[in-house]
Amino acid sequence: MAASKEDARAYAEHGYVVARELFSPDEAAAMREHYMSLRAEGPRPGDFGGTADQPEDPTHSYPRLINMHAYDVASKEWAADPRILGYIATLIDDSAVLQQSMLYFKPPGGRGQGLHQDQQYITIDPLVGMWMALDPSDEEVGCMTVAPGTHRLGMLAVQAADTSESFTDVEAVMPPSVVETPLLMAPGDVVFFHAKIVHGSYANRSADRWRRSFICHYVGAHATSFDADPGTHVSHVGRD
Ligand SMILES: O=C(O)CCC(=O)C(=O)O
Repeated sequence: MAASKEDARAYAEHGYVVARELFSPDEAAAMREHYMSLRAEGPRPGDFGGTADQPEDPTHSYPRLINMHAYDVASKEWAADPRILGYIATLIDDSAVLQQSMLYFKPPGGRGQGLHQDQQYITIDPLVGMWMALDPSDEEVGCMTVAPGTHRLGMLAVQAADTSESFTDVEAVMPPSVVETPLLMAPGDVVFFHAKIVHGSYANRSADRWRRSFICHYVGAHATSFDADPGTHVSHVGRD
């Protein structure tokens, strides 16, 4: 399924677009199984289970994987899937080049991620996020949440996040009028999102439901790096 002109228009206006069933439920199930096995094999480079100040967070036992495409053939193929690359090419009118891959496990009770802009982490433009639900994803499990239109606000300031809620320690300073939209997604649904849209998630408050997601970031083939303005990059927040 390729992106339509209407998808590209929605992406430009709202900062995100959801592609329902871009992957099939069976493919999502295979990915769940694959990544649970991969995680069970042991530590991987770049594992991150969240800030250490909340030792009871089960994310410490299921740390986020990063850049699996560098050592895992299946991840490399999924990240390079033509359905994903084709969709992004239409959205940004350029070829999509993989920047990073990640797998969030978000087990029951796991913390969310403070609302942020991806360019507060990765200073390349254009940059597009691809977030694929591997489990049913709703508010109870801490689904992906976006603030539509915020990609038009430019780079926002960063501040320390509340790490009792967020497994990362930095978040965007939210303008007062911002409205958050939880994205209810089924396994295989994908949201493509602009690098300046404010987004993140809340904790998984369910007793027994996981919220696994395959997440990749892509840059345009003609993308360029930029210097973050003071106070707008995650590295600009002082840490004790
Ligand atoms: O999955 C989440 O909880 C948030 C993901 C996110 O913020 C990102 O991929 O940039």
